[in-house]
Amino acid sequence: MRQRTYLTPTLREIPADAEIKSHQLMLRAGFIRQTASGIYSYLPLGNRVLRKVEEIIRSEMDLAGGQEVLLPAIQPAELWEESGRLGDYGPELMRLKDRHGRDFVLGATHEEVITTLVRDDVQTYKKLPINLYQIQTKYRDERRPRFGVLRSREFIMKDAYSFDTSKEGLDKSYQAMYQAYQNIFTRCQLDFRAVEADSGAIGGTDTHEFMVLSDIGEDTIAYSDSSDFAANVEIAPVFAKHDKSNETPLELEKIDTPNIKTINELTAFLNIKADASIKSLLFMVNEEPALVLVRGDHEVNEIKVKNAFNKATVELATPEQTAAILGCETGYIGPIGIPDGVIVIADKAIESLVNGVCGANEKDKHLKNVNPERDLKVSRYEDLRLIQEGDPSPDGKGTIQFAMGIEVGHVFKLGTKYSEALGAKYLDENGKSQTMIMGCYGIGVTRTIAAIVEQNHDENGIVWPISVAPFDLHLVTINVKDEGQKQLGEELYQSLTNERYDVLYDDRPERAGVKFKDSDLIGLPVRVAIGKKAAEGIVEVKIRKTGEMFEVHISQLVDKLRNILSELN
Ligand code: 9G3
Repeated sequence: MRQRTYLTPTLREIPADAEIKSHQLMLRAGFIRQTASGIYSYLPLGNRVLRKVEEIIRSEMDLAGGQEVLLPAIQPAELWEESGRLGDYGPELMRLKDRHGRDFVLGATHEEVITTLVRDDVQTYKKLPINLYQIQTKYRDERRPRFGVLRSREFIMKDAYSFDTSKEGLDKSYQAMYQAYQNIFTRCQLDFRAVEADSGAIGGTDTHEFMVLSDIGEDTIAYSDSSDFAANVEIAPVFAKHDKSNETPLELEKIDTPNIKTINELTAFLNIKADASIKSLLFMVNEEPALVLVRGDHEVNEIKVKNAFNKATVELATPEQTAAILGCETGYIGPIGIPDGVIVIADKAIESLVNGVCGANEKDKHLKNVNPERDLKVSRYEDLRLIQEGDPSPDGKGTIQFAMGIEVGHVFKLGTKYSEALGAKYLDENGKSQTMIMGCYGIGVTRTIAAIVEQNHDENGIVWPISVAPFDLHLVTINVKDEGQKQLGEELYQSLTNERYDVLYDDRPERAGVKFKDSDLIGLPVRVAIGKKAAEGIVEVKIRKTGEMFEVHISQLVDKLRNILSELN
């Protein structure tokens, strides 16, 4: 492609509202432009990367037995009424009416569409299992779109849906997708981890998120420093052991703690360690009060609390509810002397506490020498806390570290949640009607591109991995007014294109400095510069990733490029 006519509008300045590197660089290098908040146009360079990533995804999905379809972005609202989800999503689900006033939604995801399609066209076990996927635009009206295409309101997703006749079948489909995702993100040359995750609202059991390690990631990953254990911190199980201290249990005693409300104030005031205190949080579980206890040096994990009450509606009590039920403000609540209707569940670490401190359910008062066995009515001890750095890894190997991650993929075992609701059934070998068992599998395609840039850039611009680069080579004629250079440039453009390289040819009448800055910004893997030594048939080859430069005679150029590019793969 000749840059003289190619739309590659690079920017010198960093756009003001672009906070992260990938957003800044994709704008400055002319890959995207914002059309509206959270809505982007992909310019030719950005579009070529998009196509390359999609090609990697498509090839792995096809290898894994996926059948590519294309589903409508505009979906009849009735489908979401039938699945019972229309009410689950507020303004994030974009809605519209057609000319007849009928209600539609813009596709945020496609469980309803694909399940009704399979329901109507697959009725026998002979056609199962089946895995259907699409690569398509999704719409989610994020309240705060940010970070460019990392969190946009319109984005491209690969979403796949598997339909099986048994749980074992689903496990196989899930494993095939899990492996395909490993291949896809490896081929995108990303540093990623597959982490155990929480299935959230859409239900189902097993689920994994594919996280690209990055400090600007919004998710925290808990991983072991000496095994491949990794989990979203939201659900990471805690297996820390707490042996009981051999202190003598003392008599319970109420103490004055004027205006002492937080754990930090309490530990400073009483000169005790946080692990000797009890943090009490009042939750409303289906409107019933439940007091949750964790040790003062731990944080309650609300997802685990929800799971402890098998996903009932669990909300932290308001200050008003707390005052009404426990008779004081949150800073002084505790598990002793509470109304019978309030059940108490505690994190496992509480069980081995000796002579602890907790709120006295009275303003400016706490209780000390609390010994759970003697003084508390804990209905069950559960794993209720957030895992922390330094905790032992749940698999018993090594210690937990934290890292931030960008979620680029998410795979779910859905079970019959949608096939039940929408009646996707099949006749089994005995002619008996059975409900299909589903899995669903998503990749954020446009988000993956931003994640690749986050992991592949330097102070001069993007450094594209060869597998997803918009072009293989950047051919730059430094002075197009010099006949010799111009001539050699044309020749090399032809010969390298004939060698089946994708070549971006900078034939613009710009100064050398501008050309080199743009070339580093756009970040193609290899640059071939034609300059003063053109007359001797010598060109300068530069590897973008390492900065290495070589002077090469054009007779050696193709061989040199071949082994450089094979090195970069
Ligand atoms: C909505 C809106 C936002 C949503 C959803 C629905 C997330 C929604 C979960 C999924 C699950 C899987 C298939 C591909 C992989 C992910 N945000 N989810 O269902 F209406 Cl506005 O999308 N779907």
